[in-house]
Amino acid sequence: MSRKLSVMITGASGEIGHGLIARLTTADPDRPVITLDLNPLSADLAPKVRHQFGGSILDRELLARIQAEYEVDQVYHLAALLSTRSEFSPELAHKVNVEGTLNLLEFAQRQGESHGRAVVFFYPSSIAAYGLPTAAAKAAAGKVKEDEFNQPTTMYGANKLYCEHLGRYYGRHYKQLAADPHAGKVDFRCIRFPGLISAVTVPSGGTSDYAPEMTHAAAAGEPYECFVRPDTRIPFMAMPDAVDAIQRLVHAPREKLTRVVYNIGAFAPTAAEVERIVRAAFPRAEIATKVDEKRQGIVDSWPADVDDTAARRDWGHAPAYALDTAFGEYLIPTIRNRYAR
Ligand code: AKB
Repeated sequence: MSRKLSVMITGASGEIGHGLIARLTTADPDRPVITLDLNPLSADLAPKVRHQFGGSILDRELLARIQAEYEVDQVYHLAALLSTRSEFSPELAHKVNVEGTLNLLEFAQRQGESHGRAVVFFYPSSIAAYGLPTAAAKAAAGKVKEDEFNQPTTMYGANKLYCEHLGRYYGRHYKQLAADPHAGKVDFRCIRFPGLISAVTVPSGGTSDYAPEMTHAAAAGEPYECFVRPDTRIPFMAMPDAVDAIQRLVHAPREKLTRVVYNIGAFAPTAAEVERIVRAAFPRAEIATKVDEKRQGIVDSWPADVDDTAARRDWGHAPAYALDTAFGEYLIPTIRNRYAR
């Protein structure tokens, strides 16, 4: 039992959680971090957190127990079913991605009401919240702004877009007809992430996975079949920049934030460009292309790049890695090390 203000991370054993736990516990080792995930944390991360709750974000009794045991003033709600997996189980995706988020927003609201200060609620949305109708529209759109093309074609994208609105509702309008004001207890902040590439974890169940999968397979000496056409282009970002962006947004003064949801970008290569860089680093890589037309359709509905002017202006989004340095200075050396062991 700890009444010290704590940080709570759901989906902590996933890709973003991995980098985030390391960053949070290094920056402030005295601040308790608690996690909620179906899967246990890896052995290197487990000692860094105060308590790992093993279970589901759909388990309201478990959330009530955490509520009773901890005072939480920051929630990073990372748990989700990604886009490809969600298309195979849309109802389950809705449960996890929407009902799970609702449970966590309620949890944050109760926490805020109980300790009397707003709970910062970080929510990772995605470029999947966009839906570009045709290849011509995608080419013509260039860098899309947050409020354009909000017509996702996937269950996951629809879930993300709706949860952005749910968060805005909890942050600004919660129980607006009640006699006592209830809003303002959840300080909802959201980033729409591009595809993320981490050197230490491999994603699963996403549709932007071709770039990280290709890179990790080449390093591991395994053949890889890329499921999108070589000319396919969407934005990507190196994981350390994603974690850095989360921290910048979470710590930004509230009065500086002109939006609830922010795009962030870094680089936007085609699949062929990623393959060229990977082959240059791993000349024996066996990479073939075998287009999966259905997954291709999903990636084609996502923008070629995003306009992140608001994030740069409001809270100083400034990715350290461009395409060449992301691979040359971060991904390739770290991945080499990982598979050399
Ligand atoms: C996915 O492919 O589902 C995710 C995403 C782009 O949000 N990586």
